[in-house]
Order: sequence, then C-alpha cells, then structure tokens
Amino acid sequence: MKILNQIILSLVILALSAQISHAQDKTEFLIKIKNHRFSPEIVEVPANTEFKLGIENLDNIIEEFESDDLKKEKLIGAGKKISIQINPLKAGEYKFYGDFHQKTAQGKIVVK
Ligand SMILES: [Cu+2]
Repeated sequence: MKILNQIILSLVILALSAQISHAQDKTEFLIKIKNHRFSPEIVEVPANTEFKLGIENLDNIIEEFESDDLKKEKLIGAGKKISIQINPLKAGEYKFYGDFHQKTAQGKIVVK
C-alpha cells in the first residue's frame, strides 16, 4: 500500500511539473538588434495567442525596446538578451522602435 501511494504521488508530481514546463513553453519570436536596426523588422505572429518576444542586442551600446501600441518599454544592455511576455493580440499591426536610435531602429509585429 505504501508503495502504491508513492507511485501515485510521483505520478501527480510528474503531471504537475509537466504542466508547469508547458506553461513556460510559449513560442518565442527572436528579434536581433544590429547596427541600430531590428532583424527582422517585421515579425508575423498568430492572433489571439500568447507569445514571448526575445530581443537580443548585438550592438555595443544599450538600447531600449519600446512600443506605444503594445505599451511595452524595456532596456537591453549591450550584448544582452531580454524576453517580454506578450498577451494575446487582436489581428493588426503593432509598431515598435529602439528609443535611443529611432531613425533606424523601427519595426512592427503583424498579427494575423
Ligand atoms: Cu523609452
């Protein structure tokens, strides 16, 4: 009986940890910053789906990812990578830019 309890307990723990890792397993779309430009500049994502936006700054100067449409703003140190959680979006276009290099660092998320 004790062994059966232990088996059940470990199965429950397994199921729970699988759920947790699934919850963290959201698709990440990666954008790189190089020479004060985003690559890619246009990111297509599915509508009504939670996702992560990974932004890697390959420049040797700090940048700030900013989007008025998404209401997000986050600093990315030189050579650093950040990840931003994005809640499900309706179809449409959402612009973003690098606050410190707005002339070149422009992009948009196209939600379909
Ligand atoms: Cu800013």
